[in-house]
Amino acid sequence: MLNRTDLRGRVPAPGQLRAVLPRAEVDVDAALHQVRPVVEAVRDRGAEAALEYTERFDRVRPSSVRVPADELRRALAGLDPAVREAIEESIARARVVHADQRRADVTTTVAEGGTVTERWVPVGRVGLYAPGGLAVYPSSVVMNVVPAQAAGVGSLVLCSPPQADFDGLPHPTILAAAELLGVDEVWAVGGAQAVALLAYGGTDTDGAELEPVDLVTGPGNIYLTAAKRMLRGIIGIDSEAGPTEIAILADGTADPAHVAADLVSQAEHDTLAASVLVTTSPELADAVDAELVRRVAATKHTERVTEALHGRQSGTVLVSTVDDGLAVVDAYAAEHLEIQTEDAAAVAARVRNAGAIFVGPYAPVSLGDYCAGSNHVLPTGGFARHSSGLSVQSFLKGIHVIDYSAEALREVAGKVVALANAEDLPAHGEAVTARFPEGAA
Ligand code: HSO
Ligand code: ZN
Repeated sequence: MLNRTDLRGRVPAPGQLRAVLPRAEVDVDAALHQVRPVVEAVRDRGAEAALEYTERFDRVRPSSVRVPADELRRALAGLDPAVREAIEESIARARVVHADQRRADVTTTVAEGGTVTERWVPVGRVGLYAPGGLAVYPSSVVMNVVPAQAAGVGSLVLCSPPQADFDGLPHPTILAAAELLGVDEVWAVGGAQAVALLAYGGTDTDGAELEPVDLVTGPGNIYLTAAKRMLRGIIGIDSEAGPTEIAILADGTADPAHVAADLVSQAEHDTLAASVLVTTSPELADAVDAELVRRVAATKHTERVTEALHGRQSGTVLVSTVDDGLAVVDAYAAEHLEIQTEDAAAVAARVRNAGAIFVGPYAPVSLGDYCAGSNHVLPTGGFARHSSGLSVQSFLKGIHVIDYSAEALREVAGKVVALANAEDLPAHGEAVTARFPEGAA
């Protein structure tokens, strides 16, 4: 059922492996020209322009961009108690993990009287985006808000598109999640106009000021991503989220029912989602195919899952050894990588490239999506070769603080002057010697 590639006995070099395991194509640049007029209108005319585009794209006009506080409380009161408990558990687990990620400031004494400190300071104001439509994910609100709060970000605003079905408010589960997380500033605006409003700020229809933010994080569709790409520089952005991916490295000890269930779970997100099985066992590959037939027919989103599993981005790769399998998954650099082999922890420890690694038979990706405590905003599209998922670190800036005494500067003055002269920048050296008119040496 899955496309099959046989690499037994010959594993190509990493660069060639990327062609064997292609990614779905998403052309963000093509959306840029559609997004540009929206961004420019919001830059020039603020919230009023954002509301006009909201009416056009979301077919609803909220009475104000800022969602009133009592609507957040009302949404939480209306939330199914079982869902409330689940979100609370998700928040609690994410909070303990992210609290441990906080970094201490480090001071290094470079010479007597000369220190460099790296001081970690939270970003001042952050905008978090939560999509509407097909992808109403309160879990993503948790995954963006928790690390920002753990980093000590003082000012947080959540944006989510207004929904015609909910009186022009963002989806009630999103509002309830915001209330549970203690985010009280929520704006009913989505898409490119939301990113532009976050970047430039504006005045709401009732005269309230919407303060611009320093950093925008959170997933969205191609227009949102294009707007983030366009406004990067004016604001910081998280790394671009492409279609979700699961890769599973498995040997003959893996349970084909678990493997198939996990491949289907991420294929459920998107027709462009990638589900990749890398295995040393042709018998497992056959058994997984058989399981998939049954599961795909029985699951709720059969069509979407079928398209994702049959896309060029999904498939099975046969390898001779677990070592070869490791070479394949490292070249692929999956957003989510499951290790379902003998000695799974030892195999996992050898992986170099993955957004997150799920070890052994009882760590499915969906655990990480909701309740493991880890973050589910992870690098896609092979970005795991050079980037990390969202964490407390994403919301901190390291400031170098340089503190030298006269003696410590005097001691190194000659070296600064020599380097400055070598670069034909003598005024750099003079800035040091000016402090020692009697001579530095
Ligand atoms: N697997 C998605 C996150 C998600 N799953 C949200 C369910 N809800 C990308 O990591
Ligand atoms: Zn998921």
